[in-house]
Amino acid sequence: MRALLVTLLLASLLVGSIFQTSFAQDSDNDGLTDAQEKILGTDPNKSDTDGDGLLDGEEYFVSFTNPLKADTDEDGIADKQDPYPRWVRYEDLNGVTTSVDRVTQGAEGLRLHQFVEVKAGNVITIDWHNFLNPTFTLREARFTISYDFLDPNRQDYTADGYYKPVNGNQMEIVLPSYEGIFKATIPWPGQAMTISDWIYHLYGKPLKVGQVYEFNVFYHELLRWGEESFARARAEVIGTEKVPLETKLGRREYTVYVVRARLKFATFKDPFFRAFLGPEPELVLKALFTTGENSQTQTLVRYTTPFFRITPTKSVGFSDFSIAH
Ligand SMILES: [Ca+2]
Ligand SMILES: [Ca+2]
Ligand SMILES: [Ca+2]
Ligand SMILES: [Ca+2]
Repeated sequence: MRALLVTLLLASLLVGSIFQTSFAQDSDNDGLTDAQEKILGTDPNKSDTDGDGLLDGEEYFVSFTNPLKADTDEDGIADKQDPYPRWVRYEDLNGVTTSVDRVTQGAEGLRLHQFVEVKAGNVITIDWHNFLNPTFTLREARFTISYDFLDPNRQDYTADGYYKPVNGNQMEIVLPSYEGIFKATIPWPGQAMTISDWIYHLYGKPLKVGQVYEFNVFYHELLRWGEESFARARAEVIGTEKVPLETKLGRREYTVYVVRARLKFATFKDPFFRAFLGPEPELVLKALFTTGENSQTQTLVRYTTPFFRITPTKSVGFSDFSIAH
């Protein structure tokens, strides 16, 4: 009887240790267990699989870079040295829109490349390059818009457009659409970003609770309607909170800075927008950045962007993007 008990005890210890080996052991001490490394394809016996100076676990959980690629965003600067090392895919929680965002530092300055795909029956893709000042304000934008219509009677469409601030106080706009090309020169208030990029104005800045940022945003579609296309934005870091994030390694909780931005527009002339947004139109947006240890590791994990749908019906909606990790 005693022998049997000892055997059982030994067996249970053995099972326990096997359990521990497969689920909790981190052989190379890089912050990822051996089992997690198997899922990600990293080397369980090498703490820095791609040799870029960042540990595998640090890349996956903290800097959101690829632990299998020394230069995640392929800009020629290795992850550890790169102030903007990652490209990130965001998914709209409504399941309609995806966006792949990359920030790179090149000879011409900062560039934000966003590739947005909207699948709402029809497929609209927007391949967008923003050239930015060091403060992340717009220097110039070039973009290609493609419409792939489901309706066989409607011609698909691809064309290029641009925004170009000139002389510091004017901006040239060429905006193609299947209805024709819209061209305009409008007053440029400076310190401005496009409405879908508002969040990037905060991107390179070390955030702190209580900090306030004021800038301008504009939305080109409003121009065609004869509305004032600029809004005054006031973004404030209102606190921190914990948010869950779905990752390949399961759900993980992150401490994030919560940013709330208010976009204040001039009163709309159009009756729909006036009725929808009131006499003092204001939109409230939200963004979450990981707190990180320094500005390099603050990652945008979730943000809201408004859109004014012009066709086929007027509406105002929001895209709520979450990082796909
Ligand atoms: Ca490991
Ligand atoms: Ca490893
Ligand atoms: Ca690495
Ligand atoms: Ca890089």
